[in-house]
Amino acid sequence: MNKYLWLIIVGIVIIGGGIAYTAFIRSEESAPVTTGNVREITITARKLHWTFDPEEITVERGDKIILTVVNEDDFDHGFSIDAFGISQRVPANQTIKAEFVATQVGDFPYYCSVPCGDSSILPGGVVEGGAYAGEKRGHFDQIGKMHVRSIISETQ
Ligand SMILES: [Cu+2]
Repeated sequence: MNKYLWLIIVGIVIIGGGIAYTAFIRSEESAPVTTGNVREITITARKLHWTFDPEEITVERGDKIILTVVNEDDFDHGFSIDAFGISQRVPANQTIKAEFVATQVGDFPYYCSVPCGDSSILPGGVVEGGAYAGEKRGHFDQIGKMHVRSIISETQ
């Protein structure tokens, strides 16, 4: 048989399989979604607070997230959200950007991924000012949570 005819048949099988998978097999939850919304969010590592501000963010599944992470400290931090493959160093007194689509529903932690010490370097050993004034804080306290909600499940 003509080899071009074979190529056409193989092509039809591959494309047809993709269409059939999309139409009949793929679950709603795994379908790529986009709300068309872009959320620009700034998260700041507050100077000598070992805190990401804000510590909680809520977005919709399918939102495109453009994150700006500001490091006010004179030493490096990191910013990671495992679920969306984000892991970046945030150098001292610098700002980084990260972009992703919030494809999964759930609560996903974000955290500092670079050992950055703790408040024992401060006079008194505790954080001054802010929400955690007077508390001992450090690298492992520098965490937050991203809530990704599903529009679909909430309207049911
Ligand atoms: Cu850290």
